[in-house]
Amino acid sequence: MATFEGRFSDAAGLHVGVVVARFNDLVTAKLLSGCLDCLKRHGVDVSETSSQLDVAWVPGSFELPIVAQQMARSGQYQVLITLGAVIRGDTPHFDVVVAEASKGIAAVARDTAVPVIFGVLTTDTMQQALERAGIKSNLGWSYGLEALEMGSLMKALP
Ligand code: INI
Repeated sequence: MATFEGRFSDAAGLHVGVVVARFNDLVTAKLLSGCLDCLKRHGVDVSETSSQLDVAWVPGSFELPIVAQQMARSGQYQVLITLGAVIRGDTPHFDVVVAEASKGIAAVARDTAVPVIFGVLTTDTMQQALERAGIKSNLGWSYGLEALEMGSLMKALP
């Protein structure tokens, strides 16, 4: 029997792509900074000149899948992270944006075998989103950890 597990100390050689939505960037910029802080503290070079990290900005969460797809298909990234914030109070088409983002992101991972971390907050209010993006805790940090784990696990698998 083999047991496979991702490690958090396996950052060497990892190339991470992050796709971030500008919509609600008060929230998404905080998610990004939490995520980069986590990657940095686990050994990923997140400097401006880094060859281990690329960040792409899209207008909103609806656009996350298409850009994640292009990055995944490039073959240059071992793991991708998508960051967005969809807030119910802001839009009657909350359900549409969330459904398309989640289904699209899942499809990219399945179709390309590049793990794509789903870092899209879905909340009723801006207050709830901010609480998850730094006021109480920063889920961006968790998304960074999950990316490290999945990048390492995919490398370990036969
Ligand atoms: N995009 C978000 O990421 N969050 C939202 O809360 C949101 N709202 O409220 O509408 C949102 N809409 C924009 C959407 O993602 C697309 O960018 C837009 O429809 C253009 O395709």
